[in-house]
Amino acid sequence: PTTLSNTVALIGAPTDVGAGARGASMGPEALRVAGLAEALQAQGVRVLDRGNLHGPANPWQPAQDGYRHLDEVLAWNRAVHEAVHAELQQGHLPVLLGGDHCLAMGSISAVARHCRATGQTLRVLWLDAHADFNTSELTPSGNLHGMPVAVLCGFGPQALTHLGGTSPALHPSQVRQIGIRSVDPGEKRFVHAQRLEVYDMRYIDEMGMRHAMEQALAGLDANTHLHVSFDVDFLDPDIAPGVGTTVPGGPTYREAQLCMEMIADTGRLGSLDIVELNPALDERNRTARLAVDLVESLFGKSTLMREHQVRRRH
Ligand code: HAR
Ligand code: MN
Ligand code: MN
Ligand code: MN
Repeated sequence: PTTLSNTVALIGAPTDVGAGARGASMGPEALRVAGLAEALQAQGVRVLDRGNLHGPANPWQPAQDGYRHLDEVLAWNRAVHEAVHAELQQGHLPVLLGGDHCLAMGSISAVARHCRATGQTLRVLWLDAHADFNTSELTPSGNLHGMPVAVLCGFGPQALTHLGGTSPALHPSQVRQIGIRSVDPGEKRFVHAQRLEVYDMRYIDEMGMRHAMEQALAGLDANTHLHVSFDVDFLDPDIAPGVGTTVPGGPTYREAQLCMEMIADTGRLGSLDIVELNPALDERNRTARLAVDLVESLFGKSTLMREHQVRRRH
């Protein structure tokens, strides 16, 4: 099997409370319009669309004590946490449709709680242009979508770090970051201090996506739950303009496909976030359609059937 469960639950979280630009709140509907459910069904997956969660409006206020919209981010993430955890308990594979990337605090804390209870080992693949490892002291913006990895590792306000009951949800050694090319100065020092395993664009340029993914996926076994947190700004803006924070020099279409295909080949995918898609900045929904195309590969779509593929990996 390609994934841990053959039943996917789509959970929409239409908010941009953690972002620095408005519009990611329209992401869930854009992904549905682009045919996400149909694409998954074509891969043989049963799809349950749970509709959208509800939460507070975006008050669009300046930062207070280093955070913008902390109460609203907390409310949305509590809803996401409960929804994702409920699907995991039913044996389903939750797919969070963001929304901005602050929502990964709720989804991944739920996955971590589920893995603690079941004795599975959690590995998180963070596909992003950004490290999202800021704290209130380090952030240049106060935007909480720049902080979820730090919060999940126990660095942040108590209410957010304890979403799943115990903190930290993750140890930095459980995280692999791919595609990184924009890290703030203080954030960079903190990434080093916490020894995050980062396959940045320099690494991918020099070693290739194949080698980067081999390293990032090393050590998975039959007890591993793999969570993929797919920030759409991971992709090069030439192919994916519909995001709030474009950074030039990201993975090409082929590199992104290979990344997804190599994850599918592990057979360990157990949960997924698709975040930061911003339809207000897109061109006729092309970025949403690209995200759906890549998610098909993540769920096992390949050009040829496996038995007809040349064995390339050894
Ligand atoms: N590092 C910047 C900040 O913290 C920008 C973060 C942007 N984050 C996302 N998600 N778009 O990765 O403000
Ligand atoms: Mn992100
Ligand atoms: Mn990003
Ligand atoms: Mn493919």
